[in-house]
Amino acid sequence: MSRETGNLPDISELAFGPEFLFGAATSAYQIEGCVDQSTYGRGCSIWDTYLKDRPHLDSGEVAIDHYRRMESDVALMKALGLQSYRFSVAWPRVLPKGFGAINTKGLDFYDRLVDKLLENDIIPNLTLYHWDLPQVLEDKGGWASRDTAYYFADYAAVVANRLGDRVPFWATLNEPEVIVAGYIGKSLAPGVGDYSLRMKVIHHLMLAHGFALQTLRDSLPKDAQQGIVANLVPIDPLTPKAETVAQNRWMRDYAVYLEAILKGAYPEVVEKEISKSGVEIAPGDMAIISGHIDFLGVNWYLRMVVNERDRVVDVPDVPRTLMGWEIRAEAFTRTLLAIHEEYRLPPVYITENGAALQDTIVGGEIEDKGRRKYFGDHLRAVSDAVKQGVDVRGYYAWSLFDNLEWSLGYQKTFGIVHVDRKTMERTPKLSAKWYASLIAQHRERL
Ligand code: IFM
Repeated sequence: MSRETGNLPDISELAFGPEFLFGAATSAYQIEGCVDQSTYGRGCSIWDTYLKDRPHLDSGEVAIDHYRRMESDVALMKALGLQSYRFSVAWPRVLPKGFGAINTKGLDFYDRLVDKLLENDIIPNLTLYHWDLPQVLEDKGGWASRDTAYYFADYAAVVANRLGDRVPFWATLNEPEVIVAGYIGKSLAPGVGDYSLRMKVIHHLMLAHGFALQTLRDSLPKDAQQGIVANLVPIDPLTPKAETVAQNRWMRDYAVYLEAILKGAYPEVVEKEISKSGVEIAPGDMAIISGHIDFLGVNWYLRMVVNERDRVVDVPDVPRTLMGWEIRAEAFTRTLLAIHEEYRLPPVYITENGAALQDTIVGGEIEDKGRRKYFGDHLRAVSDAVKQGVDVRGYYAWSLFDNLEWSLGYQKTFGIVHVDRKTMERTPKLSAKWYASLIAQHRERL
């Protein structure tokens, strides 16, 4: 059981070996800006459309202007001592229509980013898809269409051919569950709001992952590591009577991806839904989907509680983030242990973990003591899982910068580095300074 304490852990308390990587993560749409096609050659993504259609929401047009500030941003990573940086490539920046003609400027940008990282001894960890589907592909059916999976594999080949010689970590998709949410709900792009599309979208995402694994395997050097990033939200029952409901919900919404990828089959709980959905599961699909992965990326934020009627219940009097998410580090340890036992996991990287919290500025310092404590408690939780046998090899703080929290805009600040919205000035918060000192201790032991 992990303890939630006021004390910050020392590196000697954490069960991480010398090879363990400490990093921070971002995603393209949340930070890059520079979306304009005539200047940057980038095509329109579903997030450009979604936010343009809803002018009351914050826009991603500028984001935190990382596209133009990349070099100084990498210098900041270096100053913090990050060992690795997880970023995503924007599909419409590389292939404005999603297929066909390459935008050389876009591919050059990621090429320069990778070179800059390596020059600064920062290991690049690349995600191919963090939600920014080219709009042209959405217009052809998006993830509800099987063709998108084939287009994705072609896109993976383009990126791998250019960056494959220098990037050791490749993830196909970030958080398939949230991509699905954009089709069944309306609060994320493309905002379709049709629950009956769920299994189609899931299957096409899983296929896209599987096809891309094959493409990457052919294009990348033998020692490149390939995987996928899943967000895991354990579902606890409010009462013993809600146990089956909670288990089914976990299986249906979160474990469904692990079952497909690591066991090669969809779970029983979605069988009826599959037959009603009209999705085509062709012979051989499940073998493609369950192709070997070298790592599983786990994004961790919260647990949920449900009642017997499968309604999410807010447990009172517990600490929560600005997202309303419960802070509960012990659930992180037990989730890692549970999936380790169930799925005989490949090596795990914690590819995102962090908290949106209100920051206080005291004498020019951004005193995010709450976030610092959050990281301390969650690193202990990961360490507890490692002590009990889970092979966790790295941890990425979400996020390196305050950035665009999708439809919730710039107010939900997750960054360890504050970004002034007017001047775009970057200021490391207390949590960043603490994280930097932890990494420095870790490096001293190398
Ligand atoms: O900001 C997101 C990120 O894009 C994906 N994982 C969860 C984060 C916080 O909501």
